[in-house]
Amino acid sequence: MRVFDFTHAIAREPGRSVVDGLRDNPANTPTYEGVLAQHRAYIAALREAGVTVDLLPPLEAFPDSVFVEDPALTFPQGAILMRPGAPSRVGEREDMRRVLHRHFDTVLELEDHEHADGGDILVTPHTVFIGLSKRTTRIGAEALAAHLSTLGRESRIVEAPQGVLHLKTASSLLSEDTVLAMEQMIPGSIFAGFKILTPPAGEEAAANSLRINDVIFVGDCYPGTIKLLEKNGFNVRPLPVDEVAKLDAGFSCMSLRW
Ligand code: CIR
Repeated sequence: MRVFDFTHAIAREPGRSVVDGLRDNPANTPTYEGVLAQHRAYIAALREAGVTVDLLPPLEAFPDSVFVEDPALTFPQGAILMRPGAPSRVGEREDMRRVLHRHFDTVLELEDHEHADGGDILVTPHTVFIGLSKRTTRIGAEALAAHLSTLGRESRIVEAPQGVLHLKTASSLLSEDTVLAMEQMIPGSIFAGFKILTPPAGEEAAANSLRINDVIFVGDCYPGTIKLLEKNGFNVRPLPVDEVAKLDAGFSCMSLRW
């Protein structure tokens, strides 16, 4: 199953408050103009790849709301309203609920104490990996697994690696049987059965790439990874991401796709 064939996406323009977004290193402050420009390039690339994008207006009250991947999960069969693990992000659910009901007949929801971020969910052809992290709790992961089963998806709860925000900070799906993953994910890998490519030293953050139909979005600041993917026959679309990365974010987090 090609789980990276998409016709639709939801994205949200960054607000000016994006400069106050959560980040591990408080000194890493992006500019609004920088994030906006990189977001626009990303939306243009999604559209060029054949995806119809519902571009939502900014939510100034929620600095991280441009990262629409975290409060929801979308599949052709239906959507799941997640419950982000960061207290400042839980309120993003309200507007997202309304948006999901506009696009889907079936919308399942995580309850009060069930925390999970979309960034911890890696969809592969046979398994949806749910990463336990600072944002995704076991209770949240188990509730999510039950919802995924309702939507016909098998899932597996795994540990996201230490030191990264989300499971998908450290890994992404390149094809039905290939992943791009940080070196630290390889020992005792959850990806047994997959071919694993590893970004070269110094380009670890390139592991958050994004396959959209026949192209792979990769940061234009990662020449070694671009070369590696091209050598392996992938059609790479380099895009600017350094301002967005200051907020511990990458390509997958800026859209919901189905
Ligand atoms: C946060 O800490 O929630 C945001 N600054 C970054 C979210 C990145 N989300 C993602 O990769 N799915």
